[in-house]
Amino acid sequence: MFQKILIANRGEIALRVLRACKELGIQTVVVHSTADADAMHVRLADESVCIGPPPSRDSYLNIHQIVAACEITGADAVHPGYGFLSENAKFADILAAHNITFIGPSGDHIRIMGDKIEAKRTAKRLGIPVVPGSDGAVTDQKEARRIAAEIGYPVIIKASAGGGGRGMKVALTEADLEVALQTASTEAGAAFGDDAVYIEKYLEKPRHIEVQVFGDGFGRGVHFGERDCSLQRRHQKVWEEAPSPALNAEERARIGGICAKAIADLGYSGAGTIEFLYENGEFYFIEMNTRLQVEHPVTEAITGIDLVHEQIRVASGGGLSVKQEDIKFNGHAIECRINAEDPRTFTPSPGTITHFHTPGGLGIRVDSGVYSGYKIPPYYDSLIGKLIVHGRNRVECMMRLRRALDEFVVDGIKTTLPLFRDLVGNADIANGDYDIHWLEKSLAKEE
Ligand code: MV4
Repeated sequence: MFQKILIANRGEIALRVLRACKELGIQTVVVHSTADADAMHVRLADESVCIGPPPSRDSYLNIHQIVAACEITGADAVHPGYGFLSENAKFADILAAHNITFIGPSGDHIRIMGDKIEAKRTAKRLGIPVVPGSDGAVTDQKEARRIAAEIGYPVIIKASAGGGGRGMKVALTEADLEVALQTASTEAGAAFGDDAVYIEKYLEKPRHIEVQVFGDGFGRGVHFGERDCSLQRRHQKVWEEAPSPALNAEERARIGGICAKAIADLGYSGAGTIEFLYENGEFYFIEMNTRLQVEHPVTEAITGIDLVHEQIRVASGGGLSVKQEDIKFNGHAIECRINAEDPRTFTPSPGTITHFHTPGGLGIRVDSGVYSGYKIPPYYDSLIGKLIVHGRNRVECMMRLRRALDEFVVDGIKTTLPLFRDLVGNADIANGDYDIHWLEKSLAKEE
């Protein structure tokens, strides 16, 4: 097992990882920018190293500074959290070259999944159902027209170096195709330095359902069920739940089994998320994330398994603590992302939190790095905390969530809490009747 883990992140996830390390008796080092000197994770860690000025590129993304911090403190592993360097293959490779364990998959697995064309080709080869479309990159208009005619309109053009909604163009008919292909490719070249694009059938009203997987580092794979993350705004998840209100136990076991086997065959190590669009009872792979995700607590709530413990165990060569048959699903969990943002316009609202009171009681978890008197710096993302509620079933979970939202107080800044108070009173949400466009449509209606 590791002696000392360096946490290369900030905010609630740094605290989340720190807690897991403490439970496992592992010493902790955090790195931080000058803007985060007063952050909770810095106060709670055994050691801290200031690695640079506020901009991420000079601190949380500065690989050399982080490697230096490992060497100075004698850390034997790095947990990257999510965002920042968590899906940076070069970072994983550099750590390996310094004999420091990256708590995550190999640089090669990160690289494969970071290239969306390569990821899709790999998924298909491993038996994962994918969205119908081009076999690889499409460059030529004639070929694009042939593929689009074959799969049928509407189609979507995606950048291979994109992902998470960046660099996509929809063509409703053949008349839109030439411009869509041209602009998608030009924009991808400018944004990512890679102009490769591919074509897929455009699914009009899907849900976003993702499967939590783990590879144990010894060629075995397991799944921890799915999360429904359809409630999003501009590709930012707002509300995530597990299990998906749209799936039954057979569908869960089927897609979970396919994903677990794929992870085993890939020889993948650590946590991963296989993302699907789900429409008319069918799953279509879109991307794979090779990190721990923001919404992992809903999976922890329904399985009772600490996924960060599992990441650390696997990375240290100790394998998973569970086999597939030990993973049981219990009840329902919902996560609300509390952002320091205006709940209508979603413009960031940094500043000082004058009062912070979190709800409690059975089935309530709050993961947050803020406190009363904390000043939110303007340099980073606006997530200040997550409210995760568990119940024996979705109805109980929703009742408990409504009560927890009533208790939650964040004064001094604007937050997305009022949005959630609206959502828990909405009939479509109560019925689980929503797709990836529901939230944006609902917000547009209020204007
Ligand atoms: C799609 C799609 C419809 N059809 N692909 C957006 C994020 C990126 N991960 C993939 N995305 C989409 N891919 C096909 N073939 C619609 C989206 C999409 C979306 C997906 C998940 C959650 C929210 C979304 C919002 C708009 C578009």
